[in-house]
Amino acid sequence: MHGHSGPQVDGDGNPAGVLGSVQPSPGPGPVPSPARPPAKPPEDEPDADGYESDDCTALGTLDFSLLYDQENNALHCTISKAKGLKPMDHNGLADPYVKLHLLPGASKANKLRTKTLRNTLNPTWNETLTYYGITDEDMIRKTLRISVCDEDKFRHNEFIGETRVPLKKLKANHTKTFSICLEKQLPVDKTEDKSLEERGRILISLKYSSQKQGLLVGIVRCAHLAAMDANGYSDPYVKT
Ligand SMILES: [Ca+2]
Ligand SMILES: [Ca+2]
Repeated sequence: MHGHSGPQVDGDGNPAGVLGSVQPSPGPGPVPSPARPPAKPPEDEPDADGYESDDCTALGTLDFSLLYDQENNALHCTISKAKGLKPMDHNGLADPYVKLHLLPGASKANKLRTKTLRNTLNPTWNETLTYYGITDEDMIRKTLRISVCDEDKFRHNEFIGETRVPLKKLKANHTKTFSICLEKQLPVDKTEDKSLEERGRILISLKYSSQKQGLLVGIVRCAHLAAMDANGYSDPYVKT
C-alpha cells in the first residue's frame, strides 16, 4: 500500500505522468482510477525456497549407507541425515522420521523405521536398521524403499519424499554410501504392487479318487515364503 507520501506517484501508485508533480493531498471528490492489472507482489521468496523450484531442493536430501552382510544374511541400513526438508507443519518445521520398506512385500516384517526427531528440517539420525534373513536372491529381486515422513500428533503422518534402491546395485560385504535428492511418491498402483508381490511358492498334489469319492490333497513343500515375523522368518502351516 502506498501512503500519501511520494510526491512523484499518486495514491494509486500510477505514474505521475508529464506534469511531473502531483497534488500531495488528494481532493475530496472521487478520483477516476483507470482499470489496471492487480499489482504483482515483489518476487521475494522465503530463504528456504530461494535456490530452485526443482524437486531436489523442494523436498530435501537424504544421506544413508547400505551394507549387505552376506555371511549373516543381514542388510544393514544406516540412515545418517536429511537436509533442507520441506516444511510440513504450521511452525515451518517438521518432525521427520525415516521408514524402510522392502519391496515387493507387504508384511510388517518388511517395515522398519527410525525414531522421530522433533521440529527440524535438518535431522541427524545416525541410526542403523537391519533386515535379517536376507538371501542372495532377495538381493537380486528386491528393492529398498526409503521414505521420509513428518509425524503429526492429531492427524495422519505426512509423506515428505522417498527414494528407491534396487538391491542388486549393492556389492556383498561392501558399504555403499548414498546422498540423494528425495522424490515425490512414485505412483504405486496397488493392484500392480500386489501382482508383483510374491508371497512364496507351494508344491501340492491333487488326486480325485473315484473309489473313495474323495479328493486327496498332498502338501509337499513351500519355498521363498514371505517373512512374517520380525526375525525375518515365519512359522508356516497349511489350511485347506
Ligand atoms: Ca504436518
Ligand atoms: Ca509434524
